[in-house]
Amino acid sequence: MTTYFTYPSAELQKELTRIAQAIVAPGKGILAADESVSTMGKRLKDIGVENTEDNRRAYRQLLFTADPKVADNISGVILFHETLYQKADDGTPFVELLKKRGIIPGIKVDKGVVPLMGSEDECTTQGLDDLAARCAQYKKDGCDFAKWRSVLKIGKNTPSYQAIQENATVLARYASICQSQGIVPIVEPEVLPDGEHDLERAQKVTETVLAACYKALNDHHVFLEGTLLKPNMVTAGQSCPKKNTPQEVALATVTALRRTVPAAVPGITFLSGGQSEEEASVHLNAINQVPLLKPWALTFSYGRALQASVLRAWGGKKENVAAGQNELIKRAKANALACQGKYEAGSIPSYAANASLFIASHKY
Ligand code: 5MM
Repeated sequence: MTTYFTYPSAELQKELTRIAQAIVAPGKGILAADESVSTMGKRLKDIGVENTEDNRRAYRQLLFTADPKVADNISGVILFHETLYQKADDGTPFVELLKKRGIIPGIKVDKGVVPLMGSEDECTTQGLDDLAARCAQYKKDGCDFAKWRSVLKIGKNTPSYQAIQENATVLARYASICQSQGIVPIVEPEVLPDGEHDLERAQKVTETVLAACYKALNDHHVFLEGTLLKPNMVTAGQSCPKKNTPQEVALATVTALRRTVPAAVPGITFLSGGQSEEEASVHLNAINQVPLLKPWALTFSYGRALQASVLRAWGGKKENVAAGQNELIKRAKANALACQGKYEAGSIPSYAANASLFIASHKY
């Protein structure tokens, strides 16, 4: 077996490292606003708003014109292709609005999930074919990082070897293509929370999936210092009768990460995975308080857990834009405290703080 390969040039390594470290700077995390058209449609339907291009634009404008102090807590925003090329009412491109605030634009580059034939309803993620060209264009258009989500399911016989290996390889190939174009890849192997399984099983599956991912990333010569990981927290299945404390969730999560994620990775930016806004903040806080060596920044890259209150406070009405922005600022602050282990449960109340955001089999 040959082990010959070359690392990226010193200049590219420096650029990738700089971006990755800026995203996980202390007290900062990511707003995942990369809902595809159909997912955004579901969010808008929940608040009685029609899923038109202009309503999607109006909502993203609300997010990106919030008080610039939001940038104290949000380092990067993940965009959907359509949003990257949209503009505010005054003609300013969204990407410029973000950059002016010191927020790094990122882009979702996967093209959604497709079934794996012969599996028990498992899937892989598509979008590799033209990825290098798309990344080159996105870099020119202002994006410094990207996201690709793979989905793994816990069942009696799943995740299967087929699904684990396939998704690990695809994530590694995606990461290597992004880096070749100067884009920091966020590697997101999400183990879904659906099921009756307990915390121990969720931990073991997460460890197995992450171990496969890092083997594949190594096989593909991915420069780890220029990557970020976006994993699920380790929680028992949504239908598990036993409820765990935030401390139990935190210890299981940190243990799984310590066993599988190399110290060269600068940061881990968790997805919220259907937890309520408050749960996602409390769990992140407990994770940062685990008294074990944690060689990476541990922060957030939340979609639902940063936006549920915003959407409800806004309700599609112009007169509620400021109220929606205020909710974003509050959740961003709560999570910024949590990623430093300084969040006090319940101290930042918000519109939908305790509402469940769970969506069964959250594929796409
Ligand atoms: C924001 O939602 C993202 C895009 O979803 P679709 O492609 O399904 O439209 C999603 O990938 C998200 O970034 C991650 O799942 C994390 O979001 P949550 O809501 O779990 O924090």
